[in-house]
Amino acid sequence: MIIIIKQNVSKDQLTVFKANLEEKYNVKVNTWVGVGSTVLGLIGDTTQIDEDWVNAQDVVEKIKRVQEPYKKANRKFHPDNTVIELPTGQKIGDGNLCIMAGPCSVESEEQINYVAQRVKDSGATFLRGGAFKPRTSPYSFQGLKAEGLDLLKGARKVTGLPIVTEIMRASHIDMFESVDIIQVGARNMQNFELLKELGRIDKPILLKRGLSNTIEEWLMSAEYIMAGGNSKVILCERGIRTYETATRNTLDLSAVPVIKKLSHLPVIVDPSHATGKSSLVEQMSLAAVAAGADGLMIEVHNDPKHALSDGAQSLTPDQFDSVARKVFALKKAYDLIMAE
Ligand SMILES: [Mn+2]
Repeated sequence: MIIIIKQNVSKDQLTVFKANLEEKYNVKVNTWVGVGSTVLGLIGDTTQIDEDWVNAQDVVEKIKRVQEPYKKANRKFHPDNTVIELPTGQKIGDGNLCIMAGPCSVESEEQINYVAQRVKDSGATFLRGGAFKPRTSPYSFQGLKAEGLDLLKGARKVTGLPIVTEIMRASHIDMFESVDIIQVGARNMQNFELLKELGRIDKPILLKRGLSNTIEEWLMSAEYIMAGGNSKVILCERGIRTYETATRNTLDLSAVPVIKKLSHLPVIVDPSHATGKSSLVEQMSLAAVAAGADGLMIEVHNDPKHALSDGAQSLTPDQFDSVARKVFALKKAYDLIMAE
């Protein structure tokens, strides 16, 4: 971190400020005095430094970070890719493609069991399904809640697929005890109290990118979970809000290689919510594989026309089967090309 000091600051003021910085944040402060300007260079762990506090000091003109404000999620401090392994053996981030598939909402036992079996037969490695649904309208279907969780567990028993489902509030953590991967949805990406609580448990967290959040903000949210001691974070790009209206969101595929460069965490792509249209899911799934994603999350419904949520973006099991075949074929080719 670099701090530029105001022009009329006395030597004594500067000495006091430097001593404060060194004491408060345990960093080493180097000073460069030029003609008409003084610059401080801070060396050490600057992730803990409160920029607001620094900016509020009388002697400070401005500050500039030269290192990312996140540490645990940063590849600089953890060069190897993180591989998240479930107690049941499935791995995420080990170079294989993980596919999480299932309906937007769990609607009934028949529905979830049927979809689970079909996506498993097509190669999916996880069953997704919403029990608690954050809907834009309070009048829309809000999910089957606790009953939905039970139905997901039932489908896991039948198929063996681990389950991924969204949590909406910290007080539900106990209820999610036997969920395999807990999802934090886009709307909760910056629910810091929820993130802190999830940092205290030992369970993989799928952290979706917020609708209007930068990659740095997203990684800072991952840092919230990791700072509490839970390093099992999987990032999920699900499209961001732009001026474009032809698709539900704009899929930011460049986020995948950007994350890979900045962080060691696995990153997957959700082409369903990103595009909002089932007809676009295949191509964007293939594009995500080519971008280097560790996995995909795809909405699949037994009867999309009558789905209680997100029918327009849901694939039928047959369509999903066709997409999965192409995705696995492309992944093979991708691995060969990248190994050259
Ligand atoms: Mn959905």
